[in-house]
Amino acid sequence: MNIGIVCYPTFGGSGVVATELGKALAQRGHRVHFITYNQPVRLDFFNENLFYHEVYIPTYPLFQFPPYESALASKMVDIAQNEKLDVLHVHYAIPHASAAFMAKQILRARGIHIPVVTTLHGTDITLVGKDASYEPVVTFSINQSDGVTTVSEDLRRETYEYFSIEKDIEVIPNFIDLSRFRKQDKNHFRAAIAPDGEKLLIHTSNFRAVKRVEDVLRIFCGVRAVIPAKLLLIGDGPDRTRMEKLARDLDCHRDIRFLGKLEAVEEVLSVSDLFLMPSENESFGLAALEAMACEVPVVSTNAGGIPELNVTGVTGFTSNIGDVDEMVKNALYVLEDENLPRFKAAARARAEEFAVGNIVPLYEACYERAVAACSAAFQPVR
Ligand code: GMT
Repeated sequence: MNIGIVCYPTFGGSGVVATELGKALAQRGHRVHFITYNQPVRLDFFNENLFYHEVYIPTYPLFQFPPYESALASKMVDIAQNEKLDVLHVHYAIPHASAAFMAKQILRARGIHIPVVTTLHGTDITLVGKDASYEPVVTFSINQSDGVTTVSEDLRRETYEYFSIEKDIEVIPNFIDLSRFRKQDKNHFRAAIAPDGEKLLIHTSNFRAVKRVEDVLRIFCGVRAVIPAKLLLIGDGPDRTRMEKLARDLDCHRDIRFLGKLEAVEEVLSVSDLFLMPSENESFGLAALEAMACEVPVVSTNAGGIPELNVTGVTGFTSNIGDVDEMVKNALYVLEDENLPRFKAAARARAEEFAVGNIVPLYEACYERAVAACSAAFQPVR
């Protein structure tokens, strides 16, 4: 198939999933065209089946806000027509689903019928999409999509709850490349960071309010009050400076390393004992899946779709949002030497269920259904 993928090209979860999906589809023989305003971060190599088309947004003094959506829709029309796309797959509803609707209408006027598949990732529904400023456009463009997927049952439920959706929504969870995300021998790194056998806790995120990084620090301080431990923080974002100050105020800053944005996150996960995800909301929790694939159990909240991944008592534990005391207790339990190997093995086994080879065929089937429905709808009348 010839597949167009539209996504945010940044480090965000939806962009990572879209890019990894495109790479996996290319390996399975499809031709994949990325249509984004920058080269996606994980797409920095040559592959004969992968193409990148940059959306250029001309500006003009009149534009306080450059019309990205118009430039994107125009690019989708250009690529769909000239590369003969079979399907357009847009990741994150705002503004990709409405831009795709616009492109579809323009193509239709030119006698070209191409189905649009929209994947909802999380905050496009739970946070931003619900806002009255966007809701009518989000509802309309989801209903106009030929296929709609969410990354968890919980996100599907929320989409039906908050929007008037007339479409069937299919759940296709996040997936993981197990050959990249696996425990690697990085013991020299561990010896440098935790020379006295301290337990290593880890958190990766974009340091936004929804991630509750403050709870990460408080859970860590609770653990460190009982056993020797260190905390590694990967990522960056608006809350980072405040968190650095909080670490000093809590007097645990000497045992915390802020590593910033790091591409080879699997190397740090390989030496970690426990992943913390105390998020306020998380439609799936891709960062937790990456940790589990590297044999790192997870102490998290039970928000959103997290319990569909992190099985409490098996791969770690889930608690109510903000229940730091319980998360400290759970972390200490998982980290006990007689418990840790069992949790590590279970985390990896659970991650294996989300292997790329298990999930990508679900997207292929979704595309095939959308293409079949579109061509049935536009059969010439005899
Ligand atoms: O807010 C983020 O974490 C980024 C966001 C995105 O769309 O880029 O991530 C969401 O999509 C990921 C991939 O499907 C999910 O694994 C994350 O759970 C989800 N984040 C939230 O729901 C907060």
